[in-house]
Amino acid sequence: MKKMGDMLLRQEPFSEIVMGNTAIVRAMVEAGTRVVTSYPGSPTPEIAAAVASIPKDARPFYFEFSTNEKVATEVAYGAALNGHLSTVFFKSVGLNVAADTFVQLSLMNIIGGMVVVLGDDPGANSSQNEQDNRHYAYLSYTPVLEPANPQEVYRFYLEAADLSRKLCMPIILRLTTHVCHAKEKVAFQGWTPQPADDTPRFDVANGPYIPITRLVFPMKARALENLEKVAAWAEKSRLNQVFDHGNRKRGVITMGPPCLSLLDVMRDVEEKPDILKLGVVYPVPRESVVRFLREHQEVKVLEELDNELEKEVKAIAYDLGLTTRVTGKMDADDWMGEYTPDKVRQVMAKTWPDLVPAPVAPPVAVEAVPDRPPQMCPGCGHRSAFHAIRQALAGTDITVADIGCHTLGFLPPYHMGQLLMCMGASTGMGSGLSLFNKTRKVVTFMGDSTFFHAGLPGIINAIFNRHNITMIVMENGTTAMTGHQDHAASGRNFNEVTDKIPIRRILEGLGISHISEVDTYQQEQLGKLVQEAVAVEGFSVVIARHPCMLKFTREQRRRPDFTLRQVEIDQETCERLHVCVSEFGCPTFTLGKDGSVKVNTDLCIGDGSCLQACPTAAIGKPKIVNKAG
Ligand SMILES: Cc1ncc(C[n+]2csc(CCOP(=O)(O)OP(=O)(O)O)c2C)c(N)n1
Repeated sequence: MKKMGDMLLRQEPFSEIVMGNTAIVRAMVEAGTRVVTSYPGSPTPEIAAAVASIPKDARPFYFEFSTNEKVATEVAYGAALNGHLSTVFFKSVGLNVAADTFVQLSLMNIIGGMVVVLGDDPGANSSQNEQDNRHYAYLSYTPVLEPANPQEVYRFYLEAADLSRKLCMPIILRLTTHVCHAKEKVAFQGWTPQPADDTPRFDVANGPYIPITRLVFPMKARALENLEKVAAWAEKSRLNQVFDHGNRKRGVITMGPPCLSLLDVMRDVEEKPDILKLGVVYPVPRESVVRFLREHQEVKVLEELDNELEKEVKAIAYDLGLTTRVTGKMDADDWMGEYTPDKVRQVMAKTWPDLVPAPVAPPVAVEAVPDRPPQMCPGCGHRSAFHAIRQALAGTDITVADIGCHTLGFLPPYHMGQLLMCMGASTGMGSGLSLFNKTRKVVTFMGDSTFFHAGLPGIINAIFNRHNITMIVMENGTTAMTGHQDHAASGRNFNEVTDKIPIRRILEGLGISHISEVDTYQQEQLGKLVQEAVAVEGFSVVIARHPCMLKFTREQRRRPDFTLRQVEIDQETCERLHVCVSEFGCPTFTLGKDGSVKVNTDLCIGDGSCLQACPTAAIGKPKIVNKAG
C-alpha cells in the first residue's frame, strides 16, 4: 500500500498500470482537491483504499467517510463554500440518499468548486437496481462528464475540477463499474505541491445561499445560465471525439464503455461507421451532434441503460427537420445490463445486420459455469444468528431484511428476511407490516453501519408511533459488505482509533425499554432472547453481536504467531443427519457421495460456531493444524 501511496504523490511525470479508482485519486492530488468525502458502496470503495494508501500526514487533502451520502455531500459542499475544491463520491443508489441536498447544489455559487463522483452500476453487479443517474443530472441541471477507461478517468476529473472551479458549480463525473475496476497503463503528468490557502472564505455576499420563496428564481436562472456556458464549452471540448472512418452513410453517437465495445466489435468490419464519442454527456453538445447528423444518412445512438442520449439526438433532428434516420433503444430494445462487446455486437446486428453479423453460437458447446450463489463466510456471526433465530421463531413470523452481508440470511437454509428494499428501510416496512396485524410477529434485521446511515429515522418513527415489531441489530463492528470500512460504532475511523458511539446507548436514549444483547455464537441464548423480545408488545430490540470473521481472520493471519485451527468430524459419532450442511449451512462442510460429511480444509477457520449445530456432537473442538494461513 505504501508503494501505491508513494506513486500517487510522485512529482515527476510517470506511467503506471492502475484501476480507474486509483487514477482518480492521483487526479485529485494534481487538481489541488482539499476535501474528499464518501460513504462506502461498490463500485467506488477502492477510491478510499487508494486514499488510505497515502499516509495521513502526507495526504494533501482531508478525507472522511461520513455517516451517509447525504451528509458526505453536505460536508463537501460546506468545505467548497470556504473556497476548497471538494469531491464527494459514492455508489449509484447513494445519490437517492444524497438527492435532497444534491438537487440544490446547482443553484449555489460554489466558490471552491465541487466534483460529484458517481459509481453507477449497469449490470447490477453489486446494487439493488441498475439506475441510470443521468436522470438526476437533468432534474438538477448538473453537467455530466463520462469517461470510458482509467486514462480518461484521470483526465476527465482534472477537467471536471477545472470547470467546476471556473463556473463555481457542481460537475458530475459519472463512472460505471467497468470503468472503476478496469486496469490499464495510465500516463500521469507531473505534480508540484502548492501551499494550501486555509483562509475560510465563506461570504454571504457570494450568495444567495438560501433557496426559499422568490430567491429560488434567480438561483435557478443562474443554474440554467451555467448550463448554457457548459454547453458552449462542450462544443470545443476535447473530451468529445470523432472517429472518422470516412463513412458518410452510417454513424454512431455513443459514450463511455459502449464506445470501447463498439470499437472492439468494429475491428474486423470493413465499412466501419463513423463514431462521435461524447465525453460531455449532459448538456449534449448540440452543434457537434447537428454536424454529425447532417453528415450521415443513418445515425445509431448506442448507450448503456436508458435512452437519454437517444431522446436528445432525436429531438435535435426533429427540431431541425433533418432527414437523417436516427435509431437507438427504441429499435434495439435493449435496456438492461452492461454493454460488453458481446452485447454491443447483438445490438448492432439488430440495427445493421448487413454490417455486423449476428453473433453465432460457439462451435463447441461450452460447459456452463456452475452457479455460485453468494454466501456468508465460514465463521460468520450472521450465520449463527440466523440459524438460532430461525429455530426460535414460530415460522409464521414476517422477517424483514435490510442491506448488508446479513441480507444473505434470505437464502436457504435460513430464509430469514422475506423482503428487502434499501438501506435502513427494514424498520419502516416492518412497522407497516405490523398494522392491523394481531397474528404474525414482525421481526426486522439491520446492520450496524446501516443503523447510522439511514436506520435511525425508521427506528425513531417506530418508537414514536408505538409500532409492534422486534428489531435485531446485526452488529459486527464494521461495514462488512463493502470491504470493512469503519463506522461510528467501530471504535476506529479511517485507520485511527476513536471513541465508539455505542448503539445500545443510543437505543436506551431513545427510551426503548426492552433491549437485550448477546454474542451470536451463543445460539441458544440468542434464540431465547429473540423469543422474549417478540413476546413484548411494542418496539423491542435484540443486539446480536459478533465481529466480522473475515476481517478478524485476515488480521490474525498477518500476525507472526498465527496458528490455524480447524474442526474435525468424528466419522464414528456422525449419524449423517446432515444438520451442519442443510440447516447450519457453513460452506466448510461438504457432502460426499457416500453421505459422509467432510471439512474443507481450505475454508475452515476453526471458529467452532458449528459445534452447537450438530445434534450428535460429532464435530470436535477446533484443533491446531500444522499449517499457517
Ligand atoms: C444508499 C446505499 N449506500 C451504500 C450502499 C452499499 N452498501 C451495501 S451494504 C452496506 C452496509 C453494510 O454494512 P452493515 O449495515 O454494517 O452490514 P454488514 O454488511 O456489516 O452485515 C453498504 C454501505 C447501498 N447499498 N446503498
